[in-house]
Amino acid sequence: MNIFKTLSLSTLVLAASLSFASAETFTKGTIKKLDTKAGKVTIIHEALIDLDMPAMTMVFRADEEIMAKLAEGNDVEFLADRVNGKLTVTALK
Ligand SMILES: [Cu+2]
Repeated sequence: MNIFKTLSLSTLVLAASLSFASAETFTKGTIKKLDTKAGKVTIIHEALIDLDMPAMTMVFRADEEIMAKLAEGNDVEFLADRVNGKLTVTALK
């Protein structure tokens, strides 16, 4: 009996945390370097909640439309996701 109660409770908790994880959380960052030709942008970013990644400086992919809105030294708020296995800036606030 208790096992079933515990199981259903943990299922609820799991479902709640999964739906939280799928929410889109914008992350603050500063553009360190733009490589428009290569479609790469280096961002000094705060923790990426959705990707469970701590704050760091790293390279993201970005398409031309997003690249056009970025400039070195700018502070941004962005969404990132894995696209074909590569971390990509998918949206800007
Ligand atoms: Cu990172």
